[in-house]
Amino acid sequence: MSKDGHKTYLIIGTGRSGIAAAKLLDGENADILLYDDKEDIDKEGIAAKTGNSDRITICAGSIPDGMEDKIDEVIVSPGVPLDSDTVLVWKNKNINIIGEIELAYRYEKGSVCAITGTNGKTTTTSLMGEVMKKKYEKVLVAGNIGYPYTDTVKESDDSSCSVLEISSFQLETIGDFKPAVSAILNITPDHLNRHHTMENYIDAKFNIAANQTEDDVIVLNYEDEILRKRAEKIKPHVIYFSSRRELEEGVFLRGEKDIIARLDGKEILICRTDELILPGIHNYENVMAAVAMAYAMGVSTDDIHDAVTSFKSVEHRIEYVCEKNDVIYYNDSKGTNPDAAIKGIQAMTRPTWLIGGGYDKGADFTDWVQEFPGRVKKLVLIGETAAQIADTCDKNGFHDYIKADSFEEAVRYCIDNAVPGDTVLLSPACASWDMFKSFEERGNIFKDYVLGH
Ligand code: UMA
Repeated sequence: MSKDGHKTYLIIGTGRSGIAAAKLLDGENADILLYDDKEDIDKEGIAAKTGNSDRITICAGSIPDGMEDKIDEVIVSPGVPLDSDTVLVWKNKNINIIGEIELAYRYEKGSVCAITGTNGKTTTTSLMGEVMKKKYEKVLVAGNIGYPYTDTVKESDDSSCSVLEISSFQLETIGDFKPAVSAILNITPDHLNRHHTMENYIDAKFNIAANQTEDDVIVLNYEDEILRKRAEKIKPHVIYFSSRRELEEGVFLRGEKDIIARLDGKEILICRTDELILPGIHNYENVMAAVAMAYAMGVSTDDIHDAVTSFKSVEHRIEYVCEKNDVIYYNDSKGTNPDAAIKGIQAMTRPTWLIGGGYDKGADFTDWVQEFPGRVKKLVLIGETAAQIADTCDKNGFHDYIKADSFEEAVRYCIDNAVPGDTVLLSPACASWDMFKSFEERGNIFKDYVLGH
């Protein structure tokens, strides 16, 4: 840093995080190098997105001569591994390295809630955003959910609340980041190519609590043994939630029917599960996590009830579309791999007409197909993988499937044959690119057909 406080920042990654970080720093007394390992990035497009500022230099593959010794701090995008040569070179020079979340946090003026976990982060973050709107006029939902925190933090003020979805990648590079209330929903093996060991992955997740004190709160899933074990070693006050037992203190599911908060010596029925639009036990867990967090943030239980019972899920994720003639339609176009689609099936409580199949990513469909008996009334197959999925069905003794020639034909078949009490679910277990531009387009077309019939 020069005497007048002028700093030179190197931002690694020219994706959403890098561009937003550069824009945030552009107002400072600083020079910004916005760097990407890829040599063929669209420099003009990136410059336009950063407002064509002359303080931002976009560099691909290398940084300009003479700049190397001027760099004061490095800001890493979440997708850049910390053990890559691109990062190590700065670490070896003892240059401070932070992530985009930490950078944003330096500008935070309001309250912060942060959510991590292997599954359910996006739904819980969106839901939590809705719940917090009951108390805060300005709620800024950001992070891994798709809107960089560095973009939204500029709007924070002393009466705003940032509700953040934070991935393990992002948690690796925090420094002072300190949410008032945090949550870890669950931990199962994921991203091990990046973190190398499960222990590293767990460490990264628990970084969410690294700066929290006894005055802060962390919400944890009681049924996750990894979380329970680690809870003994952390500072913040723990509120547990459980879908399997009644807790002495915490938020829990009673008989799969009622969501109860037993906190501060009181027992309160927050809502019945049949009041929720979100289906499935995994969603009840997401709701319970949000209930516990919102309670800790001082939202009234009546307001929590109203927000969770009117929440309609994230678009394209087991999204409730409508009910017609006592047939319920769900759009789970985001079910683009067998694991995600298994969650879709497990969430159904009625006989289900399932539309599956699509672009071939070389996935194995066995686990998905094994969920069908007793749940799927008919599987309607589409796309490149139709024959492979049919073959997997045959091998697993499931024969209630047909193949459709087009997406429209598949949806029409379900609409025409479903009877009152059934569900129709689009949850393809495949990407969409053989027939559509994106899973969003596939989901929107499904909703158009269903709502238009
Ligand atoms: N790059 C390098 N060197 C590398 C790796 C990447 O230069 O070694 C460059 C790429 O060439 C590219 C840029 O970095 O130009 C991409 O950066 P990025 O991968 O961090 O992507 P962003 O666009 O900044 O998006 C990131 C998150 N991406 C990842 O964590 C991989 C987004 O989460 C997040 O929504 C966004 O920031 C805003 O906060 C996506 C994701 O897949 C949805 N997350 C994972 C998940 O949910 O499982 C963790």
